[in-house]
Amino acid sequence: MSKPALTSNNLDAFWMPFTANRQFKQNPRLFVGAEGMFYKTADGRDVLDGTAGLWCCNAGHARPRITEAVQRQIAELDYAPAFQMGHPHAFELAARLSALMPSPLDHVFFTNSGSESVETALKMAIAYHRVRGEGARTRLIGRERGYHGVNFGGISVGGIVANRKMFGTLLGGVDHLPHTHDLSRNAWTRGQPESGAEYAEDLIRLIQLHDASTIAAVIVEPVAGSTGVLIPPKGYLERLKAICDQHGILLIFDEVITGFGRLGSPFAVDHFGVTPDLVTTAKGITNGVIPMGAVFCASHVHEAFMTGPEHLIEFFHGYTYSGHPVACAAALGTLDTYEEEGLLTRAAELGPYWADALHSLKGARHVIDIRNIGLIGAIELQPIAGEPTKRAFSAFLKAYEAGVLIRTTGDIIALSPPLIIEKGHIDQLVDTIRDVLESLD
Ligand code: PXG
Repeated sequence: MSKPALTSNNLDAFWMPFTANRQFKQNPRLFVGAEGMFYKTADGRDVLDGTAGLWCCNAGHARPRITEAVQRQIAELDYAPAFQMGHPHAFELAARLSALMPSPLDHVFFTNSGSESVETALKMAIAYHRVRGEGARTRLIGRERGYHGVNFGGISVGGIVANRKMFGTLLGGVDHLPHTHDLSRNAWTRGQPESGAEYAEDLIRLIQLHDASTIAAVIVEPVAGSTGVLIPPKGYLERLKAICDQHGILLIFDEVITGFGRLGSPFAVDHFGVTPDLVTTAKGITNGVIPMGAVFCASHVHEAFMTGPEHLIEFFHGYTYSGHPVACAAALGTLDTYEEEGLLTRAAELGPYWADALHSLKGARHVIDIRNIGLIGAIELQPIAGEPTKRAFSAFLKAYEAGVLIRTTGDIIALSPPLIIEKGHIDQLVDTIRDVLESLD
């Protein structure tokens, strides 16, 4: 198939997501290939992937097991109806996933993205209380600076102002905990900050305000990613869990970013030793190869629905593509790859080298904080006065020119490389960022 030449005309039709469209189309950045740790650009350059795509290609690119599983599956069973019918790989995948997750998170509901996983979990939480006769528990509590995808439930419990302010009144009955970012106390911290567990006590305040009998669930990212990597203070998640348990409120961890090895354990649930009632995932579940998400659900939540006449549908929710055969094949190939290569714990082994490399940027131009956990890093820059986000965006453009893909959010550089990264790549990433920062106004 011949490739059409790109002209400004045919760039115009695609309204790109979360992109400065006009800026991009003046000088497009196009990837045409990927292998291992590197993307290949349309102009033939290799670009080191410092972000695992968008936090999803945890095993790196073009991994043979995944490619072959997808190719085989398309030829064998391209699609099977998801409602009132099944296919074996969905059951196999759910069983393998639930074996990876600590008990009682033993049930898996498939979706097609992180946003859909979030909507699914929020609906499960509200419906759970209703099937148990506590139908007044409808209130949802999120957190400032939280990112839970872009659908109405997710932006309602989310706390990123730009993602909310254009879209009206959102869901009613939602409140927010404060975020935990506090540079005055916690700048330059490696791993979890010592101070800030007390931010969890705000949940008590919200319970006193609304009464526990109206609250269905609390949703948080164990490590907030999109907002610029906010790492939970020591004791904070434990305290949230204890308060939720005490008041009959479900706790939802949004592990769309932290799931599948990012922190050095299969899930943040393992890493922090805190087990919520529901866990949302996506991204790394298929290594980003085919869209898929999954909600892990605790047995006590699942059992509450499994009552009434057996011919009736227990949960009126699902997607045409829930458990899509090709996505399941990609996920099974991905789990094989993670397991064979020890990738779900590799971030723990590389963590100290990663931390030292990142923190060597302390003192580099414009840097006001560095933080890290697992194979996640953030470099916070001093914003240009009156022009927030501009300095970090310039860093992104220059790093790309210099052969390194980074993500920026606000004036924060966020790093989340594939878990197959080698020490030499870490050096390349950090050295390039240092040079880029030096060259910036
Ligand atoms: N929850 C969390 C915690 C996420 O990070 C979503 C839900 C939504 O997932 P979908 O698959 O619907 O996009 C996310 C997505 C970034 C970045 O660079 C982060 C996400 C997506 C794109 C970019 O920070 N997170």
